[in-house]
Amino acid sequence: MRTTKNFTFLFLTLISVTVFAQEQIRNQVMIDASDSPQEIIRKAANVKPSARQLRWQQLELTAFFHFGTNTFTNKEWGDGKEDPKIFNPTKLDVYQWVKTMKEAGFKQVILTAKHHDGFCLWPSKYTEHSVKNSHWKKGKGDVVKEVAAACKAYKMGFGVYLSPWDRNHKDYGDSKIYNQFFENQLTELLNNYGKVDEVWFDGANGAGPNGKKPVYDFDSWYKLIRKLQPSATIAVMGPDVRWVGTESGYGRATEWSVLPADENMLKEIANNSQKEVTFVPAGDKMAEDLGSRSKILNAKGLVWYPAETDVSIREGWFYHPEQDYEVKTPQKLMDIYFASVGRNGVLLLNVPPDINGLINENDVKSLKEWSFLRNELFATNLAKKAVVSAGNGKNVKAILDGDFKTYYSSSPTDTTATINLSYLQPITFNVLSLQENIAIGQRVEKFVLEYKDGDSWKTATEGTTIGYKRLLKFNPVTAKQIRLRILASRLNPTIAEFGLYNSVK
Ligand code: FUL
Repeated sequence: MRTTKNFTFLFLTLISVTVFAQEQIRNQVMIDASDSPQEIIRKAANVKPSARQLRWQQLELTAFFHFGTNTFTNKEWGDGKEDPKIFNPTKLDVYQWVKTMKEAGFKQVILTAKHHDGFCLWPSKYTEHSVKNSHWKKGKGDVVKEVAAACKAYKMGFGVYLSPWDRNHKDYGDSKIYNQFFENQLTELLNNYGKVDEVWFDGANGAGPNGKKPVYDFDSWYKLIRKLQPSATIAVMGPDVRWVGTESGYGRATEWSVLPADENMLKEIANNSQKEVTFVPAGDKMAEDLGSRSKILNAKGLVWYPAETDVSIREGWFYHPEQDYEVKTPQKLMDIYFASVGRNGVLLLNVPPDINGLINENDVKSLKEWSFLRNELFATNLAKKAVVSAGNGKNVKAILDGDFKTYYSSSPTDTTATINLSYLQPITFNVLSLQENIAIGQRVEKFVLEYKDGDSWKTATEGTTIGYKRLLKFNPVTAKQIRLRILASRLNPTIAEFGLYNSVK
């Protein structure tokens, strides 16, 4: 009996070690020189997000708060020479910031704890350029602490932006000194403010007083984050989340989350084999095509590296009073939503607080109306009224159950699928929402939504990738017979959720 128990224990331990190892390495894969094109495509379809990447993708809406001395100098980039005393947001109310975003449907916020000017919104021990030398709260305040507390109160994710470029630090050009200083500051942020859900490293940089650019020790920074805040995603100069390549709010119509890995990363994968990878794939993040078949067939390794689409609600990242009447309209925000969240990305929308320390009423109004429009548009999923069937595969009813974890999949050997919807009375719709179950990978390459007009099938809309979410708006269609055809997929396609909506505005 005892032996059996011990054996069972050993067996279960072995299984969990194996599963854990797989869990650790599943967001990347090596391509062998001998792999056939089919094998490479199969491997690509099996690369999956890590747990932290999956959590992050499901947030859909995250917010940026750009706030600091630039708010008071009316600049976009400070030079680090500003007097810390100018920072004095006398009516600062971070609960108003977080509440505004929460009510607009956002799930996480990221605060510019330090921008390129080096001014810290927390009283860092390692610099004098911070809130501790400001007039605000007689130098006793800590904006990072306040925002972290507000996020906790509103059950919102909390992230920090820490600019590697520091125009205030006298040794910025000296890699050794600066890297240590940066690590010290990062440690303060990761240790002193509770749970941190995202760490955002910016790519912008310049030379230091000695005329040199430091070589950032990203590797040590990533290791530190993994150690102190293991569930935090590292963006966008980081391994978990990729910059979409624009600051306009518009992602790619074809957006793959599985991309070729670079040489550094491959070495790391090989060295660590059973461990998680913490390298950023190199390459042009602004290119139109990052992950199509032609790209991945030439790759030596593949990695899950999803897109974050950042944009400001105003022209600038920081608050400028002259932009008070140029706040993006609810309709524009809706368009951005379709082109970011609706194109397999996460939207990172910047809403900059003003010199009083409040979000301006014009921004609040626009966010409220946009969220009202979204709620109204997505309130009634017309697909739920249909009788649904599928040409092959299993579990087609799952596409309407509102649960992302349950999903339809076509039969294992079929890379196409047809899902039929039929109604007794015609419905009118002009928005399609599709979701793949990305927890098991991204597969769909091409789809078309059709409706029956008399005896013939006509196209309502069509697209390429779906990924976590694809939203498409098109001319209104009225029909009783509707079908989604998946025309190409890297593996048998899955659909987790399917929605048809009628937007009247
Ligand atoms: C850029 C920065 O230079 C901008 O000031 C802003 O912070 C934006 C999000 O990233 O690289």
